[in-house]
Amino acid sequence: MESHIEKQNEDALQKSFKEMISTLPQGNCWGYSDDLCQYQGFWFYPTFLQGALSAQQQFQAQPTDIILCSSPRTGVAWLKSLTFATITRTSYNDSTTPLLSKMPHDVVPFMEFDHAQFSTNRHLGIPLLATHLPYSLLPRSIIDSGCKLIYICRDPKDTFVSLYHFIARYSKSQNTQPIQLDETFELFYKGLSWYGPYWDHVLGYWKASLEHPDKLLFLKYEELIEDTVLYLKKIAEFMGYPFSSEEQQQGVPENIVQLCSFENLNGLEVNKTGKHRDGQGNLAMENNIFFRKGKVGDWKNYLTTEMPRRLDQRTLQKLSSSGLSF
Ligand code: PAP
Repeated sequence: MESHIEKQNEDALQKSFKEMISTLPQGNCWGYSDDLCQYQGFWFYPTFLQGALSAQQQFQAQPTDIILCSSPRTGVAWLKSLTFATITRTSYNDSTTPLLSKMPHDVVPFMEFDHAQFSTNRHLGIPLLATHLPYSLLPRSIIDSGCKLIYICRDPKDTFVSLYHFIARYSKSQNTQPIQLDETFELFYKGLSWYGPYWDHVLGYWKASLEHPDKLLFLKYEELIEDTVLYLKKIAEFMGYPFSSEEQQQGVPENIVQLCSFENLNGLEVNKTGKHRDGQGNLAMENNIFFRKGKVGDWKNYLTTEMPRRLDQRTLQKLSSSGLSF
């Protein structure tokens, strides 16, 4: 149990984080309750940055941990469900898996907030943890421990459209003024988005994956959609939970893919009517806000001619000579 002195030290630490955050440059909030703030080249909502700073100081990674990393809206809920179902496949079956009663974000804790929950999951033998932090801001212990990282990214156009809808739906649920797509487009384009600039986030992990391919698996949402079974097998192998030939003959990877498909998860009662982070102030959200279409190329329905051209140009320029493309 936390002692009185530990509690006082923790309070003082959190106060010092808040004070430091209040001095940072601020940027447009995209209709969320707090403005974004800029820290070491990236934009954060203050609560998330505070959680990140705590994690940097306190999180102790183990070599067996598997950290799921992503920029917001690039498919991490899907990746969480696939990895969770893979790792727990001998503990649960199709009718007992927690994925039927909890949304994916509630089975894999989030590093910026859920330290306690992560310890519990570790005791249960589930080594998964997720973060939106850029590679350069990961807690030192993650790099030093040699644990494994899986990064998922997505075409910037679909990422932007998904992010825009997410914040617009959240504003609607709070009865606040919805943001305009063209206004947020300019912000995203300039790099002023949640955990942005988006391209810098992607590039940080891309370069690290080239340097440490055995420790960092770099995935694209589009590839995962294209051949989910193939990529699930790669993910399982990378995590150290490969499917045996017997499991492959029995169709275990295919079953997991089916369980975690957008259609299946989106249709579950918990994801239609449940609530994520209930009782945690402005972090609380309807689960259904997290699920939208789950398609590649939906940007075509929202971006006018100039927008995709400009975004593609920006992507080319930012990723030039990196060897990465979308
Ligand atoms: P988060 O940052 O809010 O956690 P994240 O899960 O990374 O979001 O990405 C959300 C996107 O993944 C949404 O895309 P869309 O807005 O273009 O539809 C969401 O619909 C999609 N998604 C969620 N679950 C799945 C799934 N099981 N399969 C494919 N896509 C999914």
